[in-house]
Parts: sequence; C-alpha cells; structure tokens
Amino acid sequence: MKNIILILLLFIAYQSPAQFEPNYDESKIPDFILPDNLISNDNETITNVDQWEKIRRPEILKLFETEVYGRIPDQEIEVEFRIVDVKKDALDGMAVRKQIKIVFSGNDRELTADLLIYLPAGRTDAVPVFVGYNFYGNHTINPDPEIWLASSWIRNNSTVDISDNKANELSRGFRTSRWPVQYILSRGYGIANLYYGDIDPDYDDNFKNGIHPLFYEKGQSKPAQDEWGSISAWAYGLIQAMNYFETDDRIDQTKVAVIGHSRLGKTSLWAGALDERFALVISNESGCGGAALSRRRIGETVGRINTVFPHWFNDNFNKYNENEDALPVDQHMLIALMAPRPVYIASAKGDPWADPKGEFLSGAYSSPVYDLYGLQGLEEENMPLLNSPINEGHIGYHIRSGEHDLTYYDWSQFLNFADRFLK
Ligand code: GTR
Repeated sequence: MKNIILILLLFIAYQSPAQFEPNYDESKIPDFILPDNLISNDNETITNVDQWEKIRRPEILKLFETEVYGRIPDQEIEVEFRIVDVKKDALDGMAVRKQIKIVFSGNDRELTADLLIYLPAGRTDAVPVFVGYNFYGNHTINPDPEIWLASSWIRNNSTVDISDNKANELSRGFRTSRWPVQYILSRGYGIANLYYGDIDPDYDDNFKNGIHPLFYEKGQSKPAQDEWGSISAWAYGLIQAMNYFETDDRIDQTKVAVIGHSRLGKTSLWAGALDERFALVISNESGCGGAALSRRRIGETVGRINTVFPHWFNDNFNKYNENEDALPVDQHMLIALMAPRPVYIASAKGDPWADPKGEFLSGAYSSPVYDLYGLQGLEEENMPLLNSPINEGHIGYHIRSGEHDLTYYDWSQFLNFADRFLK
C-alpha cells in the first residue's frame, strides 16, 4: 500500500508542471496595481526628462537587472572580430555578404559566434541595419549555399531531420519565411543575424556551457543569484554585434534596429534596454518576460516560465512565481526604458499564450515616459482592430491574424515603422 501511495505521489509530482492550466479569461484576472514608471523608489514624482534619466531610468534598469534578467558581470573579456568572408555579389548580385567570427576568450576558454551580414549591393554609404537572432543557425535564414552551417548545439527538429543536436544541410534556408532577406535589402536596409545557441545553448545545464563560464571568478561555478541567465547572455551577444557594427564603415551604427521573436523578442527588448546605441527596438510576440504585463497572468505566467525554462532569467526572479504582485517592476517599465527611442510591439491573434492585450497595454502604459520627451507613445487604451497597425508615434503596434510566428506581414510593418526613423 505504502509503495502504491509513493508511486502515486511521484506520479503527481512529475505530472504537475504539465498540469498548469493557463487562464485565458479576462474576467478571471485578479485585481492588480502596476508600479508607476514615474514614481521613484523614494516616492518622488518624476516630472521631467532630467529626473527620468538621472533617477528613475537607472532605478528601473537596476531592478530588471537584479530581479528579472540578471546582471551581466562587469569584467571585460577579450572579444575579437575575425572577418573571414566578404562576397561582393551574393544573392545574385543583390547583396554584399559578410561573415564574421566573434571570438570570446576568458578563463582559458574560447567561444565563437558567427555573425552573418547582408548589405544592399551597389551602395558606398553606410546603411541602416536590422540585427536579430535566429533559432536554428544562420544557414536557416536563406538558401544561400555559402552561409556557414552552425557548429554549436542545435535543438532537434524532425521536420529537418535533426536528431543529434547538429546542424545539417537539409535545414539550410528552412526559416526563410521568417527572414525575408531580399525584401529587407530592397527596402534599403541591411540585415545581420546570429544564432543564439552560439552564445548560450538553450537548455538548462546549470550554466556549464555557453558564455557564462568565461566570466566566472575564481571558484565560481554558476552565476550568482542576481547574475545573468540566458536571456541576458543573448542580449550580451547582441551588444557585441553592435560593437562590431561600430567598426564597419558600411553600417550606420546610429541606425541599428534590434529585432527578436518570442524568447528572442524578450531578448531584443532587454538588449535595447541595456544598450541605448540600438536606435529602434522590435518585439515580436515576446509574451511573458517580454512585452506582456506579468500581473495579468494570462497565458504563460512567471511561475510557469521559471519552471519550464529555469535558465532564462536569474534566480531572484523565482521569488515572483505565483507572486507577481511582489514584483517591483512590470513589463511596461521595460518598454519605458526604450524612451525616447522608437519601439514596435507586435502580437498575433492566434498567440494567446503571449497575451496580446498585455503586450499592447505595456506599450500604452509606458507612454507617459514618452510624454516627458514631448513624444507620442501609444495613446489609446483600446487595442486596434486586427491587421490595422498603429504607426504614428514613437510606439508602434499591430496584432495580425495567424499563429505565433515571424512573418512577411510583420516585417512589412517593421520596415514601414523604421522608415520614419532610420531613413
Ligand atoms: C514558449 C515559451 C514562450 C516563448 C516561446 C518561443 O515555449 O513559453 O515564452 O518564448 O516558447 O520562444 O517560441
């Protein structure tokens, strides 16, 4: 009998994460009060840009660092950019292609991330560029046969026959629909891509692989409670790509837009918050821990995300599992960290897990910070109609029909928005 009870208990314990029942009912959202972007930790009301930039912005950034994503260690490690491949007439003459090995060295370890860049051919001036991560390797974003196959750990995927965590030829170009390279080039922009697993493979190994160990202090074997999880590490990689752009005179480093989808949208937002050199920030369906307000607890929740992806955020973030009201921040404060720079938030109707309304409201509730700069944010509190982008002020938004994905439609809106700021 005892054994049967034990087996039953083990079964229940094992089953419990899978039993998480997301709420999708607006009427079941508990009442909540959001922390105010414009009231400081000392209860001071922030009324102008100077106070925002000197007092409140640093406070909010610090709270996200210590309580959510984790602080990137201060110490510098060696980072080298090796420009290995330059092709003047890639993509049938449409693009200049560059492939750069970003080599990180620290603690007698080396890590390499491949940076792929396409710039519009036939131009000699510096161009604006979008930069973002892909999920399966640079070679998946376009059929170009000369893109290097990713060499680091890849998530298995039966549609492209990956079962040994290694990139293969079959997967070349299989994510072309997410990265319409030729279209982006034809609109006058460059596009840069990295594979996020080069910086930190996306599984929980207690931070033994990836970039973290290169930074460990003597005796350290994993990040401290407040230090970086994987999202911060990925943001660090984007910041390094930005450092490369500053060395490339064909890239206008004052006109770099950072974009990401889903977990990589959480990452683009965090990178945009950390590094104000990103001139424009785009979140595509970033959901919980991205643009969506955590306190709404619709779809994915803090407790759920920390259980299924314990490596994404820092350890402190666990304090808020099923305890969102204790958070000193919410995600409208992350959006506010972009101000006065333009930010675009995109949702999809078929993606309730990411809470489209919560993503929209983050934009709306960050608008008072844009107001300080005399800039228009998202002034509406009502969501726009389906497939009716808001592209007027410094915060853009759309909700499109369709599923959780990064599509041509999304790109068209991002490009239209970017044209107002980066052209
Ligand atoms: C889901 C996760 C989301 C989102 C998504 C993705 O499993 O719950 O937060 O990040 O993955 O990245 O596609």
